[in-house]
Amino acid sequence: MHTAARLGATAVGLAAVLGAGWGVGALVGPVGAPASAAEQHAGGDDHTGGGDHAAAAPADTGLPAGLAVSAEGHTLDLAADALPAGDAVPLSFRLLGPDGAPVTAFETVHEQDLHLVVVRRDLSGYQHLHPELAPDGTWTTAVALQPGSWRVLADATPTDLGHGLVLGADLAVGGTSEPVPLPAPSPTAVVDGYTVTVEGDLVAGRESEVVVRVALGGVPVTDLQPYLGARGHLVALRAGDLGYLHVHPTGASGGEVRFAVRVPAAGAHRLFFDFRHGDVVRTAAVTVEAR
Ligand SMILES: [Cu+2]
Repeated sequence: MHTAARLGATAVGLAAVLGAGWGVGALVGPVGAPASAAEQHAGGDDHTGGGDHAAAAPADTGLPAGLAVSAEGHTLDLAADALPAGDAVPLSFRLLGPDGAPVTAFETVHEQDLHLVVVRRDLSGYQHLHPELAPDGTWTTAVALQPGSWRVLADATPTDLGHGLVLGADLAVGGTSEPVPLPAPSPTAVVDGYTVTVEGDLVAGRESEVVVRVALGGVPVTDLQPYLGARGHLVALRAGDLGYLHVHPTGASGGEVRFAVRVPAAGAHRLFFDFRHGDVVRTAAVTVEAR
């Protein structure tokens, strides 16, 4: 976003996307993290972190987080705003501080200094990743993206800011793509043989409880492994603008994991639940209609 070369690359990438149009083409893969991401996640072994996830957008706006590329003096600066499709494409970015320099000091939240969500605009693709920070302030990770229009959401607490911030930037992925309709509301998703039930009565304007249950072969799974400081991690995105809702775990017992979600307004939301079992992190997604 800050060099002529980059603008050139962007134009080529966008041309590829636009030229391909929304015609027939590649199927979008199922929701879920790529194997490399699962390995990254499974490698985590420190469960002493935790604390609240990044703060929601300021309460007075009534808006979810992640709608802006720049807020509170900080800017999400993608190294490239167009990338090729592929299974392991490097994605790099920086968080710039009020002085324009990359931020290099972050507070650990949910065991990580930065949580990256990469989601296709139609909510048909999703990855939750933990990039590596280089000393110069550049974050890098590998992403697996299908062609289409994507949103990159960085959730972090810069030490100089002192509270959580979620910034979002658009990312074009060249190639032929086709829009995927949002699945109808349903509490159940199946991933790798696991049946995940995500039940929540989302009510606009208040914190709503979401209860998640996981079963394998019809038997409730009661030994979910710790992941990011809890028995699973939930991300809630609003359909239509990919607003990033504030979610925090409120407890787990037996085969149940509970979260509180703050929903600013009625409408469809996509809930992504990451859970770890058998040392593998999987993601289940359901659509929930807030009232
Ligand atoms: Cu994360």
